[in-house]
Amino acid sequence: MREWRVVWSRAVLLSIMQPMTLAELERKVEELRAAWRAALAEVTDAEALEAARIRFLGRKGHLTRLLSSLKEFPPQERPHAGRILNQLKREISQAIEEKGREIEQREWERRLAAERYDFTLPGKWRPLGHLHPLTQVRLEIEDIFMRMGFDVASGPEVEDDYHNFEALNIPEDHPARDEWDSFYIDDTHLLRTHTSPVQIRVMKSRKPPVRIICPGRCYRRDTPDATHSPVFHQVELLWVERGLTMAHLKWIIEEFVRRFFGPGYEMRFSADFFPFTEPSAQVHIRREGGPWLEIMGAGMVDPAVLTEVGYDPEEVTGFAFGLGIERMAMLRWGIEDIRLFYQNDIRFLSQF
Ligand code: FA5
Repeated sequence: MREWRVVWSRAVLLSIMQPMTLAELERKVEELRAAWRAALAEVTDAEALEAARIRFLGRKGHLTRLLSSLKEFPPQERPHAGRILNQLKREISQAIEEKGREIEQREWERRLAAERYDFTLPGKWRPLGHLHPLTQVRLEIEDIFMRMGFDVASGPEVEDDYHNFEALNIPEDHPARDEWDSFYIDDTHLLRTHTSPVQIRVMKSRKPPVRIICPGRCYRRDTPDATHSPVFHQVELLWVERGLTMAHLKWIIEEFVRRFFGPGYEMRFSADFFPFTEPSAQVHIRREGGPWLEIMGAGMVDPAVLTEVGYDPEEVTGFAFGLGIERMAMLRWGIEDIRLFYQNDIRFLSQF
């Protein structure tokens, strides 16, 4: 026993001290190749593959150690030694890459099979937002008039005195100015009190025939109550062409109300006064049995306004109205207080 140990350790010592021959290297490379193949055959996952890589190619790996023995070979043997070592290194690296891809593919297939969707399961409910009721009503009004051939126009919310009042036949000291109690920005600019100034802007920039609607925000120093808000929305309508009469205006309004509300509503025309229309009217609507609510002011465009914008009142006539969007929404859904539209109470808004 003792003898054997002495012999064995001598052999080891010798092998350490003596430089390796090429034949020995070739044998070791073959052994290593066999060991690598056996190790690779056992690998089934990415972790084991990485462990094998470290064992063979890592800093202290089998092949790395063999590679470091290259310098012990005499220069004329080194190219051959290098070639067989590098050949093995390439083989191992390539095998690692291929195995890696194989493992990834298998993992992917396993996940695809495991995570199959069951389309028969009930879906998850997610709360969805929707358009504000006033926006819904505005879009619907626009849609009805666009189908009738009207364009949608717009104008500034900060208006000047001229467009908001003067050009609409309301001179500075006219008592009608008090009806539209205004928010002034400076001496000559204010937040528009109605959408009628857009009539002026459109007529000044186009020749007749003109057929537009203009939805927009308006501002008045009105005390808030169930049917009034200091900020509210109107839709202006203007049609100027040869031969238009009050009968056409009445037909348009009736047709619009019929399309918007459908059955179950009543409409009432009555005389009114606006400096920019003559004659003028107001329109009330009610749900069957409910209270009347004023929805708009309307009338035939005053000849003075047509002249102001450069149209010839002998040639063309026109009509216009200003409709309250909030009031339309209130009538449609039976809402009794206009202020509900601006409070952003989700319990209210989620009903539309
Ligand atoms: C006007 O504003 C005129 N420019 C309408 C007009 C246009 C007449 C074209 C002739 C030709 P009035 O002030 O009546 O008119 O307002 C029209 C509509 O706007 C009202 O019927 C109402 O529906 C709505 N409205 C007016 N003031 C408020 C307010 N403070 N809050 C909510 N809606 C309002």
